[in-house]
Amino acid sequence: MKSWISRPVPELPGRMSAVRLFDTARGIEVTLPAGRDQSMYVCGITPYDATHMGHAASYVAFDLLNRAWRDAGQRVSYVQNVTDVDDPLLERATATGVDWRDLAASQVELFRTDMEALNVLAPDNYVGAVESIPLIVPAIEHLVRLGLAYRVPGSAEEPDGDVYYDVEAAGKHSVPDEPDAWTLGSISGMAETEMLELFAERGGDPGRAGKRQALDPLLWRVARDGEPSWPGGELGPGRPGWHIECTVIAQKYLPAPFTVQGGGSDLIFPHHEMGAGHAYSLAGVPLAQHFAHAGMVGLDGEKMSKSKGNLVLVSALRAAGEEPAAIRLAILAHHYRTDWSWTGSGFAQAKERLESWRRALASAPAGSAAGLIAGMREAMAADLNAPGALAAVDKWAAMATASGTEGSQHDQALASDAIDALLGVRL
Ligand code: 5CA
Ligand code: ZN
Repeated sequence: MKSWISRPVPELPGRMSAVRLFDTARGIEVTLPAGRDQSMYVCGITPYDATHMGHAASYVAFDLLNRAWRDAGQRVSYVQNVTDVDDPLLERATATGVDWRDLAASQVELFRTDMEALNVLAPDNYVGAVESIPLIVPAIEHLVRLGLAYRVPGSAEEPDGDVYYDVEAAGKHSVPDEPDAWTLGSISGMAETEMLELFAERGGDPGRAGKRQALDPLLWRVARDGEPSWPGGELGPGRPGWHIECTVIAQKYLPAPFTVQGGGSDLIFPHHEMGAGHAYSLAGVPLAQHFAHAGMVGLDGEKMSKSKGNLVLVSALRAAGEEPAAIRLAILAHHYRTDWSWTGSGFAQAKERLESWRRALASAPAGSAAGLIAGMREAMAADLNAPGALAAVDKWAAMATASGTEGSQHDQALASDAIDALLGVRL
């Protein structure tokens, strides 16, 4: 699938030290490996209500990691998917009388333009679920052959043959005493009661008759009337479940294990838990070394959701003439791991901040940029502490403005490059 165009990232003198990142699976901050090559998979959109501020914040969060790695002298392979066939997309298409393919295509296009506007670096591989079906089918067939997936018999409501992942068998299939082996809970660390609650909320079907375990997730949904389907080899025509999509795409385009899998915190369970299970069952090695999650964004204190009609869309703000750099700065005022709310006053502060930085640039004192860069790097290397980096720029800007001097062109250029390279904000 076509990706979008990244703006060039300015090179800064010197380097960021090793990046530390909070790993959800381990529950601690880890120092990421110092090797030259890093790899990242960030879960992409299901294209039906893009790009709301929650989406935008999650991609900006992992864009900061991408930029930190680059600044540390590392090369980054970045993959993102598009869930371009799944229940919520099909339901929205039916409800609005739009062909699901047209809905997905238009939302992906909108997402691309929003990402470009927000200066989010593009993935090297931007991959749709539909185009990946020829790879997904053999992976599911393999899981069936391993005895880790099974077909569920039909009933009055459901046809015969939907394929589910056997979480219990998969956990037992893991190599004993292998510290990286996957068992249910390896990624989320959640208790079963919490898993059951979230599973039902987030696309799972704990009550489906004929499953071996309530938490077994769908791998392959056989064809139904009125639903799109594709050839499924031994599985019969149908379409893939959600988690296996990301597993197979990541395994195809990235090393095993790759460095970081990212997404919003609503993906910890079941999506990243099950995806990690599928990967371990298929490859015998973990999917990723680390799992990182961004907080949830609400609106004025409420969870942002289409059903509540309280989505703040990046495209709507842009259409109203708002500057994307200000939107990005409003996002960056919150640490990526915290849950926060989009507010009019937060956005107003971001616009003021942007203006104050622009004014300060004109009087950047000679020799002041090196300290600014060091302060920003220190903050970003510490679990991508963007609010800390913003504070460093604020302090520098206040000092520059107060100096009242004619700025040094050299420091002006360096400061503006650093704000662009590390924070993705163009002044
Ligand atoms: N296609 C799947 C991932 S494979 C999906 O979750 N799509 S999505 O469109 O629902 O979300 C895309 C990304 O935005 C995910 O990482 C999700 O965790 C994140 N996200 C969705 N809503 C919010 C929100 N309110 N706040 C923060 N992040 C959110
Ligand atoms: Zn995903």
